[in-house]
Amino acid sequence: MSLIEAEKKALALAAVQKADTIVIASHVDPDGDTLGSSLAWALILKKMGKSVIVYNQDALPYSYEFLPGAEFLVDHLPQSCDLLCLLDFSEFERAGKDLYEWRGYTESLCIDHHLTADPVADINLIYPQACATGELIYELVLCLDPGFRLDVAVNLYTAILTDTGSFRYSNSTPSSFKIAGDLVARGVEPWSVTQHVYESQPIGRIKLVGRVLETLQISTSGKGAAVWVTQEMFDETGTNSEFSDGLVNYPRSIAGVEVAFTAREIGPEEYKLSFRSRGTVNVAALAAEFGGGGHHNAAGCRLQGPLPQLIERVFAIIDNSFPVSDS
Ligand SMILES: [Mn+2]
Repeated sequence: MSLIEAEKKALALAAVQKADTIVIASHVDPDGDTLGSSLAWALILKKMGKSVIVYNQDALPYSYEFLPGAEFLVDHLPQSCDLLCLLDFSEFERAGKDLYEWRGYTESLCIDHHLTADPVADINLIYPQACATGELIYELVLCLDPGFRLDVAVNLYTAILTDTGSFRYSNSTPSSFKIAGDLVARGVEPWSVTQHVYESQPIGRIKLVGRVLETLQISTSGKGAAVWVTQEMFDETGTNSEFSDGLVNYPRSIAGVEVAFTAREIGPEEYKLSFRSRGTVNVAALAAEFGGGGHHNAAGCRLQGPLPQLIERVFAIIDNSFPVSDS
């Protein structure tokens, strides 16, 4: 059950073998996949004697502080490196301005499962069929260190667990379960990971959920639902944007709703929208109408303007794809 073609795998492994210094970059607003993949990859490369820097421009979310190797994360880039690895994103701007402008690497390797029209790295291992970037890292790790240890396994399990929505989403494939099974056999304790990722919420998060749910709006057709979160809500609950992860799943869980989104205030009349679909609607296309992108069931964009109008604009598009019947 291998996704990566043999020639590509050989190219990637050769690039790793010949590099002495390696930078591993993960995307902004880091999730369990970009972090778990990066740390698993870092642990393997360090074991091979490489000098490794794990870069993310943002702070580590509290739910991922437990990941083995989390202490390697830094928010600044070095002068130079032999190999730059982009994990779980394939456009440089997804890792922030500093990485986008950085030219300190000799060769680049992208490992990702997001649909990309135009791969930018020297070597691109991009497989949208993979449930998570962690699945691709697992394949590579098996070549480099078949007997890999629990520290690597916990990271890969977290990557796959989070990107499949705890094995609930449609990207949960036989290989997601097979890999997870192997990782559990190597000592990963599912309940322990679950508690760290999903059941270690600060009280402020629950208070924030309460505030956000009060904002619920349903579109005319009943197929669209939205909630929003403002800086004021973060301030009042002692939280910040990293606590807004997953809020969109609440409106999507409403019976009849096909597309849900959250609008998070990021500046004066400026919002980051996160879309989630039940599957019928391709929200990557919806986000693209506003200059964003993503997957079929999860996508995002940024929009400017007064919030009520923004919500109306998006609801109009959703309702147009589900015309309300006259009968
Ligand atoms: Mn991912």
